[in-house]
Amino acid sequence: MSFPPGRMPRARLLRLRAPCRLLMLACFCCLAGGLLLLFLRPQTTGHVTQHSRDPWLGTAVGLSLMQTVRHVMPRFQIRAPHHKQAVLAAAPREPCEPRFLSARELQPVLARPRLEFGAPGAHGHALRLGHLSSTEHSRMEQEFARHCFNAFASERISPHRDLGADTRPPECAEQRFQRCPALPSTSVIVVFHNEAWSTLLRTVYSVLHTAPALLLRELLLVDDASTHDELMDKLDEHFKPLEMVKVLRQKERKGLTSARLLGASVATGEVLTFLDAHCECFYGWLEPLLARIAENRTRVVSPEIVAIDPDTFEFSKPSGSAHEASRGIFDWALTFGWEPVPVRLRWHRRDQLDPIMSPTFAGGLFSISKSYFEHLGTYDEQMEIWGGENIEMSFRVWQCGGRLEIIPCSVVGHVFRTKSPHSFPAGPSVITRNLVRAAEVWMDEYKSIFYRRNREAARIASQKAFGDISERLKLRQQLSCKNFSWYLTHVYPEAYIPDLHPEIFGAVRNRGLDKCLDTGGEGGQAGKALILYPCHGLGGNQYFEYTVQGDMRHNVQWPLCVHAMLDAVCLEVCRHHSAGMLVPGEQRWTLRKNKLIYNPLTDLCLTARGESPSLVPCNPRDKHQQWIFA
Ligand SMILES: [Mn+2]
Repeated sequence: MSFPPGRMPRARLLRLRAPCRLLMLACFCCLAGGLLLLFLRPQTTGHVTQHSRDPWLGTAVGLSLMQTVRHVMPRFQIRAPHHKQAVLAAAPREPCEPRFLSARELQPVLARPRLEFGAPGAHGHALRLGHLSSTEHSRMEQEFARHCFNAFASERISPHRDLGADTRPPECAEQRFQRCPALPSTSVIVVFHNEAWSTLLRTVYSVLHTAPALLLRELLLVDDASTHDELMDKLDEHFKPLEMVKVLRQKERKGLTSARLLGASVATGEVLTFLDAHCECFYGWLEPLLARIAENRTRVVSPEIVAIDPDTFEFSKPSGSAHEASRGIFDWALTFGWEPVPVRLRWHRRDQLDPIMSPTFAGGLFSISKSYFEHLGTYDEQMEIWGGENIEMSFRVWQCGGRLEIIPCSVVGHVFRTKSPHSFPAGPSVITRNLVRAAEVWMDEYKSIFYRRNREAARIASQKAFGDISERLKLRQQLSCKNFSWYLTHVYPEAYIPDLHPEIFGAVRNRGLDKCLDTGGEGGQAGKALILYPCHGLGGNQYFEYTVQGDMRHNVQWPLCVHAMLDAVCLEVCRHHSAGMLVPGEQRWTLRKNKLIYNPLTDLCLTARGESPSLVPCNPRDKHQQWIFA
């Protein structure tokens, strides 16, 4: 029975009164007793395992009181709700044993064979090639050109090499994992396309030498239509004796996502773990990933990725001490990037066991519950080859109720190359098309910020050349996903958000020289002088925005402003960042009707005469002082 507010019959009100008083008394007693207990409770600092703390509990906006209090007061008042968690999360079929998995139970699939002392690259050390004959030298260069890393050096390192001592912080090495609820099993999926034999093998063996047999169901190698001979029968033969390793072939080159989906379709593990084909796994990398998913299957977790040197194959081991962790972000060209974890989140992290919330992920190395992967719509199958799928999945995971986390105790090495050795069958605009699909589905009105900075993307969008996205839009609706504005506010509040509707923007073309203002480098750097460069009409380095407050911004990653100097014009961090603030004279510009760009502080105008843009006394008849925003 329900009554509209304020309309409860009087008789019923009266009947409630006596029990109400009793109830209130009881509540008061409970509260007082509870508080007393909390204060009297002894402080235990025993080892905590399997954390279920969410370091960003009160995300973004609500960082206020509760968290301030939490950091000022000693930690006795709020503890991880272990008991409650066990009841909520477990719901076990069998009674749970309150014990931890022993080291013996977590034995890897394959024991690592002992290498002779001082073997090349042993303990993860760098391999120094001594003197090379001229034939060796030219082979090395050939291999480098083919793989964009020193495959010649890699061949000399055992596929079973060890990585020396476990140098993770002690709390990682000591972390234990509950027997119940059980850690989920996983299938490791490694996609490759013309990978070097040595790095592919080392990836596989490093998994088999580190992943507990109890947890690893299988390792699936998915070939995305390689053409190198040694990756054909020789590879099949090599892994035939190892039942756990299966090689799947995608006959036609369809790209990373469809190869991963092929792997996922035959995977039998509860969790899918994706790795690149040039990785090496560090001690205990798998268990913390699976433990996090065991607690909550909506967590999509990545290891901390460390570098394997592309020239010497030195493995950058974790340092052991607390270090500045990184998280994944993006800029308005929709390029993925790393940045140090902001202070706001660092405050919440008590130790290395705490996961790091990440607005985006690199997307190469991660674990996800198989059922959750399917629930979330796997990948956008109409994305081609490679690129942009990680940005799409990042937005999707967060907006549709999941979380992207980096688990610092899980460390995996990856060979970072400076460029890709692979061709793009349909040209590089494939990546742009993929990004447009992501923007169209997930970014709402914010997609225009991307399009203004990437004219190729704008063209694809306006010509509707990005294919059919109706299925993805339906998915967004079915999963009741939040909008992009929510994502920016709650997941990435540090993001710099440029003006949604700038009045004047584009390339700044000089009439006398027919060249454009250009940042002269990727993304632009503070303190760097601007240059003049032939106009390419693509946006990027030649994108500028004239704002209502009168500064001129290149703002793909962060706000950089055109800044007047004595002898040059350079980019500096914009000094104006909130309404009511004054723009300093060096960054103030007036766009005059006669096409001059005038700086009131110096009483000078921008000119393209000379090596690079500079300031001179204004002369409206000089075409080199006339600029057009286009
Ligand atoms: Mn890679």
